[in-house]
Amino acid sequence: MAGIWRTRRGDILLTRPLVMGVVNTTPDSFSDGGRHLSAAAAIAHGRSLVAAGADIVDVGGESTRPGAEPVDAEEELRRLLPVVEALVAEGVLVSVDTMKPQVAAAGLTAGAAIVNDVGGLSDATMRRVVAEHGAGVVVMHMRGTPRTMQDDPRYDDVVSEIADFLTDRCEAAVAAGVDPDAIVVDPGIGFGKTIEHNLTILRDLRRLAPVGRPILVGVSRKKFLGDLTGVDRPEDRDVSSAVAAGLAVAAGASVVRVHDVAKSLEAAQVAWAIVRGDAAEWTPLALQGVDRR
Ligand code: HH2
Repeated sequence: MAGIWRTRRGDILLTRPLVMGVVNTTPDSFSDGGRHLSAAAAIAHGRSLVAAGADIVDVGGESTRPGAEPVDAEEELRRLLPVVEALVAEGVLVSVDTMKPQVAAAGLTAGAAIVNDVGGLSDATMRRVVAEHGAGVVVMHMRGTPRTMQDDPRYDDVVSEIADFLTDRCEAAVAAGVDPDAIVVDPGIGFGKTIEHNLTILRDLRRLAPVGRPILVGVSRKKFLGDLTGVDRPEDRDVSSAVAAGLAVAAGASVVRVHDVAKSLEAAQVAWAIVRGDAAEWTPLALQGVDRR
């Protein structure tokens, strides 16, 4: 692993994998919906993720689970902005999980470093917002929309189709003025994919290397893990989530997005030590360069 991730708050040196912890301020997220509805509860949860070792806290105000109803930008902002502001004020590196340019812009103005766009920068205004703010960005692959994505998804070669999609979206982003080093790509586990697609992507993650950007993987608590293990409740899937996160790291992921930071961090540390072939210490997150706030 090498390289950097250029964000609005400085360059992250990718000398080891990063752990991104999830805070959903939604009533309907699939694993933690309704748990952190008040800003105070969400902020406290964000703090606990940082205490557990999260490098980045990803704050979301709209569920993207299959079949989820969209919410408008005002409601999304009402949910997430106070949480972003409070965590930023405590020095936390924050990403905003949104598909809406208005929400991304407000989150960045409030001090967020990164936009996590499960819409894959399909929106030209979103590309411009990311470029203008000098934000880091996660460009994720999704087939359709959350409402439709699990309606019989089909691919001839799922990994190469995702690689082509991500390459196109990176080119569009750079054409809009986004710094190539600001981009991290994500195959979008569970977003318009069957269980076999998800397993193939995770097994063949290295085939995304030609896209030329670091890879983020989000497997945490997802349905395919429950399908494999018979564990019904998403919040009971943290062991399988940690195993899958560790394997993603071993397969080349630079960032893992997780709900239970402590378990997945341990898995990532062990996987990373095995892959590297040494037991060097897990270095603290290193930020370099200009703060673009
Ligand atoms: N998965 C979810 C949400 N955002 N972002 C990226 N980049 N990659 C992912 O795999 C990803 C994501 C779904 O998880 P969660 O946020 O827990 O659920 P919900 O969308 O229901 O809020």
